[in-house]
Amino acid sequence: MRRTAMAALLVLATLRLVHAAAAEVRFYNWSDYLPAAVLERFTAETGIRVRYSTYDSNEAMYAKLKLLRAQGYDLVVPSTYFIDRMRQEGLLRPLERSRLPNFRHLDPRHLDKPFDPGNRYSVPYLWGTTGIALNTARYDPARVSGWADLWRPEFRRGLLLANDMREVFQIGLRVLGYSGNSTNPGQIRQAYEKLRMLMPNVRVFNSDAPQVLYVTGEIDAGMIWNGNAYRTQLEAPGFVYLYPREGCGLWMDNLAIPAGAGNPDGAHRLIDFLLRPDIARLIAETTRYASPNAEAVRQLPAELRDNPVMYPTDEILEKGEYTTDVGEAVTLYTHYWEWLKAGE
Ligand code: SPD
Repeated sequence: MRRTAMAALLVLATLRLVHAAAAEVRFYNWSDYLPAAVLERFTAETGIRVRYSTYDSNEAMYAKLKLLRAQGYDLVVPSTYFIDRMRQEGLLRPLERSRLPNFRHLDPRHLDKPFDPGNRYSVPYLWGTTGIALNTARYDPARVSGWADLWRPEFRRGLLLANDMREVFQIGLRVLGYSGNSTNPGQIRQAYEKLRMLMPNVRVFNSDAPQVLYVTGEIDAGMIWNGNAYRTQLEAPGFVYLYPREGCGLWMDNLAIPAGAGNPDGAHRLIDFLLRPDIARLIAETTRYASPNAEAVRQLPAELRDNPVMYPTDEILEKGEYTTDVGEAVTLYTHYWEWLKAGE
């Protein structure tokens, strides 16, 4: 009798645990990339809690997922080139499109790309550019038109670079006239040598909240993602965002479900919620990054939609280059990146 009661209690406790897990989505996103109000609304509307944590680079997110064998999180936001790599390595779970009715709001121009044909594994979240931030109170913008200018002596110990291996190497490669996605060992080596010469001008690597350093006046020039640039300008109007003459970096970050996610149902519900035009609009308005959601863009105030920092012109886009997966060459990049950051 006592044994039966114990067994019943155990079953009850297990059911409670299963229920609690199903009522929670573990969302691992880039830092400073989602207003808290969005998750509060999601929980209020669905009863599903969100355990939210953040990362500052694709590499950090990828390393953690590898370590956890694609478990531990229900939703992640890799950039294009990491979606490609992660889906090929079996780290992502195919999406169930029938559970994403709001997918229809996405602009077809951002869909069905080579990194994920047919969007089987990913849904675009936000996209943007990487350019140069410059405090015009300190530097003359007429003298800075490209990445190559960052090597000049007046920037000594003054620059901020993103803590982003591929983006930093893209600068070195583009300045040398190569593709930012080179897989040629000689070119990658030359980019490393070139970047070594830039290091005396670099004060800090930061991808978490670079605008804080710009706004507080600690940093007057450097690399920046356009949403951060826009928000810097709101608080420090002396800053300009420049599209380098060599071409800016282009990127897109995408919602995806890890292969070992414990709550794929909750993850699908959260993805669909984030695709709702009013929510996608709120995200774009707060982060000042471009939304791939056509309906949300239609709803944006013209002041944002027509702002070239947030939505670059076609000419800028044509000169820019999206980061793509470089396959095995990533080992070489990683090797030189470690040397660079160690000052070797
Ligand atoms: N604050 C998060 C901004 C994310 C920008 N996209 C990342 C691109 C990585 N190359």
